[in-house]
Formats: sequence, C-alpha cells, structure tokens
Amino acid sequence: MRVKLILPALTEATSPFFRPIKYSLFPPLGLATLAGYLSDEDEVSLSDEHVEKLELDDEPDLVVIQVYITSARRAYEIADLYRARGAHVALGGLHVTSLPDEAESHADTIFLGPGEDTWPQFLEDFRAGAPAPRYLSQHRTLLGVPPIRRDLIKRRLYLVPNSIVVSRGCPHVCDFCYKVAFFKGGKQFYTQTVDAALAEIDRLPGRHLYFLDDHLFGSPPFAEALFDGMRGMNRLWQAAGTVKAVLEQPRVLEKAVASGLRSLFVGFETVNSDNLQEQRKYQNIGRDYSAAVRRLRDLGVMVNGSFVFGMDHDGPDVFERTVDWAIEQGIETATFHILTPYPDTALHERMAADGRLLHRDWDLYDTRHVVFQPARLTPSELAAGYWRAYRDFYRWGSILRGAQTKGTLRGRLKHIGYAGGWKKFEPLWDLLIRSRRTVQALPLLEALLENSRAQPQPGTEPRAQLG
Ligand code: B12
Ligand code: SF4
Repeated sequence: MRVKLILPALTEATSPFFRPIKYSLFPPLGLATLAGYLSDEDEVSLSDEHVEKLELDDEPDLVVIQVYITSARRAYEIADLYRARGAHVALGGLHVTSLPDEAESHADTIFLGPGEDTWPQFLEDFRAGAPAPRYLSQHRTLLGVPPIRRDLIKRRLYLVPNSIVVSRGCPHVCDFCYKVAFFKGGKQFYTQTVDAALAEIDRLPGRHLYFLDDHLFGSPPFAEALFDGMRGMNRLWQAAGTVKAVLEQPRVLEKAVASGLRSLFVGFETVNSDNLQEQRKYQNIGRDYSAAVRRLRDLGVMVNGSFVFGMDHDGPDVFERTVDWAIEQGIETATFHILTPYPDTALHERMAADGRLLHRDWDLYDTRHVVFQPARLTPSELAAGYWRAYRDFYRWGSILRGAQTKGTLRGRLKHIGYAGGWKKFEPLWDLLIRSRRTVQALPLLEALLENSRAQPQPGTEPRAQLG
C-alpha cells in the first residue's frame, strides 16, 4: 500500500520572500508516530510543507493529513485534490477534533482525539476493505506504542530535529487551551513508562533534545524517575513547564537540571492576576512569578516566558507592564500571543454566547490576529499593543537591560547571544532555511545552552526564600 503523510502549512510559513525560523524548528512528530503503525511492506512518505514544497502529482492509496486550525484551509484543499484522484483521505488532529462536521466533508475518514488507539484499528479495517467514516479515541494509553518512524524525518531541514513527547495532555484545565477539547471522552493526561521514554531518548543522535510535552512536570513521580534515568546521558534539553512546577517541585527541578535542562518555556500568560481567575488558570493564582524566574536563573536555566494579551481585565497599559516586567526579570526570550478562542474550548463558547466573535476565518486564528471583541481595549489597540510588545522586548536596548540582570559577564553575554539570536538574526535564519541546512545551526544552539555553572545536587532542600 502507498501511504502519504502530509503536514500542510499556513501561508506565512511557505512565503517565497521570508521564512521565519519558528516554522523550521520541529519535525512532524505526530505523523511520524502514526507511521510507526504501518507495515514494512507499505511504501511510506512523510512531507512537511513548512520546510519543503509538496509534490502533489502522485497517486497514493491512502493520504493522511494532520490538521491544525491555521492550516485547515490548506489541508482541505489537498484532501479534496487527492479524493478527486481516488485516494482514501484520512484527516485527524486538533482542528478535526474541534470541528468534525466541518472536516468530514473533505475526508473519507476522520479521527477525533489522539490516534494511538483509533489509528491501528482503522488500518486493520482499511486493509479489510471496511474503513469507518469516523473514529473516536477513547482508550488512552502510550503503552506498546511502536517506535516513531524518525527515519522518515528529513533532519537537515530542522533546527531541532530531536523533538520528543513522553506524555500526552496536561493535568490542568485552562479555559483558552486546546487540550480539554482534544482529550475529551478519555484521560486528559497520561505518560509513557519511564523505560520506554528513556529508550526513545537513547535512540536520538547528538546531545540536544526538546520535550514538546504540554507539561513535562505534570506527574512529579514520572518526571523525577525520568530525570534520574537521564543523568549521565550527557544531554542538553529544553521543555515547557508551569510556574507551579518551578516553585513547588524543587527536588524534581534540581534533578531536571542535573540531567541537562537548560531552558524552560514557562506559561506566565498574564501579569494581571484577575485574568487568571477568569481563564481558570488556577495553578498560577497567588504564585510569585519573580521567585520562579529567580529560581530558574539560580539553577542556570534560561526562561522563555509565554504571555497572552486581550483577557478581559487587560487595559491599554498591559503591554508595557508585561514587557517591563519580563525585561526586569532578565527573561531571555518571550513569546507573546493575542488571546484566541479556539473552537470547542470554554473560551470560545463564552465568546460566542456573548456575541463577541468577530469572524470565523480560521486562517486568522493564529494568535497574531484579533478575532474577538476585547473587553477593555479596541481590536486595533490590542493588535497594535501586541506588535509593540514584540518590538519593545526585542530591541537592543531591552536585550542589554535584560542582560544587566545577570551577575557575571558570561551570563550577560549568553543572554545577549540567546535573546538576540532569535529575533535579530532572522535574515540569517532565512538564508540557512533556503540553503536547506537549518540543522547546521544546532551546534550553536547547543553552545548557548551549555552551562558551566556548578550543578546542584539532587535531593537538596528547597531554598528558604521559596518556603
Ligand atoms: C511543535 C508545535 C508547533 C511547531 C511545529 C508543529 C509541528 N511540526 O507539528 C511550530 C512552532 C511550527 C508551531 C506553530 C504554530 N502552532 Co503549534 N504547537 C506545537 C506543539 C507544542 C507540539 C505539537 C506536537 O508535536 N505534539 C506531539 C504529537 C505526538 O502530537 P500531535 O501532533 O497532536 O499528533 C497526535 C494527534 O494529534 C493525532 N493526529 C494528528 N494528526 C492526525 C491525523 C490522523 C489521520 C490521525 C489518525 C491522528 C492524527 O495523532 C498523533 C499521535 O497521537 C503543540 C502543543 C501540543 N501539545 O500539541 C502546539 C500547537 C499545536 N500549536 C498551536 C498553534 C496555535 C500554533 C500556531 C498557529 C501559532 C503560534 N502562535 O505558534 C503556529 C502555526 C501552526 C501551523 N503550522 O499552522 C496550537 C494549535 C491549536 C489548534 N486548535 O490547532 C497548539 C495546540 C498549542 C496550543 N496549546 O495552543 N507549533
Ligand atoms: S497549563 Fe498549559 S497545557 Fe495545561 S491546560 Fe493550561 S494552558 Fe493548557
């Protein structure tokens, strides 16, 4: 059987003029995971439109497309094309799960939720000539998942070819997050076994890893055992975590650092605590954000702070306040988003019920456009403030100010190199992407992550200031 797996891209990622580095960071891990279930006799290809031009003149038997909200239009276009040519088209992923009725008119089969239970069932049905039109994931487990088909990934096209997930979902329930909708009807958070996770890590070449788990620290016993197992593997890694995990899992965090954690993406989301209540981001309420940043910095871990603008308590001053706070804390990189009510989230329902959605053009639901009526800002104030925040945070003056918060010359230089590297050298990234050698910058990333600080001993007590 000829199987073609496709990750379509949103228009911005395919521009002939300029390619932002963010679209050449990670390979299509979800599709490579699904490919693991195919048989050796199958002829399989995996195409990622973010990094390569799609060849659409072939005639596969089965076309598998992963659909995100911002690439839905493109995904449906490709799906329609292959269906017209007689291929069986299977659509799945986050957007299909949110809006199955929209997706099913472009597919022979759709999949709701994660694919580890439904996909092998479908393959069996398909080979038997009786595929169903819709599969709904209910049995959630990562036990017995076959090895990811990383051989299908064109490593040289990515800055971070070694992305990995060892869990699915998250134990929290924030109002704006995709995850409650995606995992409904079954477990909302589950992990691999530690042994399976360590075996997967072992299979990855080189030193650098990026854990794409929504919340790698979501199960402290799992995280602790994983980091114990990773000690001595000589890895450098990055991941995402919460303020709560940073402040309240001291032993786990120390073990993470000892096993190679060098930079953490932290969901601060808002510096306005009233917003946290509104978005049900309870795990951040009453927590000392500055203490979290200090703690990470003391352990030599760089911070990528994530912030969302446009929540109902945000007024015109929110942009400057957020940027100032982030610079004062010495946060190395920041990711700003405009609040976006993804379909099938509690936030979307609330906005729709209040008549606040401006449109349903999914192309623009990319966290860079305003798609709803904000409460204390106009849509144009919100959009302008968002872009200003990026400009203000990444101007050289701000980068140098942020660097001043570091105690040593080495720390300051590292801050400048890392913060400047992302936004100030986009044209160089663009060149590298075009020459199809993005991975060649990986040693530079590793060098910046390399940390000469004395490592803390696992098991040391939490610092007094946190008590
Ligand atoms: C890595 C990542 C990126 C990377 C690369 C994406 C990639 N190569 O896949 C980059 C940086 C490019 C990126 C960009 C964006 N991202 Co992004 N990203 C992620 C992240 C952190 C991890 C994705 C991942 O690899 N997961 C692990 C794999 C194993 O899971 P999976 O991909 O979901 O695949 C499984 C299932 O979905 C399912 N499945 C998927 N497809 C199919 C198809 C079939 C047929 C079947 C059976 C099953 C199936 O089976 C797979 C195995 O279980 C997610 C958060 C998350 N946890 O998913 C956000 C996330 C997907 N991104 C999101 C967004 C909003 C964006 C951006 C629009 C905005 C932004 N400001 O960054 C852009 C544009 C995306 C686009 N191209 O259209 C949202 C998506 C919301 C939505 N409803 O679609 C997420 C969920 C983040 C969030 N919490 O809001 N992203
Ligand atoms: S903590 Fe992050 S991943 Fe978990 S529900 Fe909230 S926003 Fe989603």
